[in-house]
Amino acid sequence: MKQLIAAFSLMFLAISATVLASPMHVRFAHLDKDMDGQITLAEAKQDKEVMRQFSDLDEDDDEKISKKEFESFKP
Ligand SMILES: [Ca+2]
Ligand SMILES: [Ca+2]
Repeated sequence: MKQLIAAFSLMFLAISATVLASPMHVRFAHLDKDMDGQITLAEAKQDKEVMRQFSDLDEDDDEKISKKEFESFKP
C-alpha cells in the first residue's frame, strides 16, 4: 500500500512539474508579439502580473525581458 502511495506521489510530482514548466513557454510566446525573443515594456503591458514584476524579471536592466530571464525568474 505504501508503495502505491509513493508511486502516485511521484506521478503527481511529474505531472505538476510538466504543467508548471510549459505555461511559461506559452506565456512568453503569447507576450512576445513580434517574436524577437524579448519582451519589451510595451509588450509586457498586456500582462498585469508581468508588468508589475517587470523590473524583477529584467535582471540586466536593459528594459527587455529575454526568454532566459523570463524562464529563470523565481517569484
Ligand atoms: Ca518582442
Ligand atoms: Ca533584460
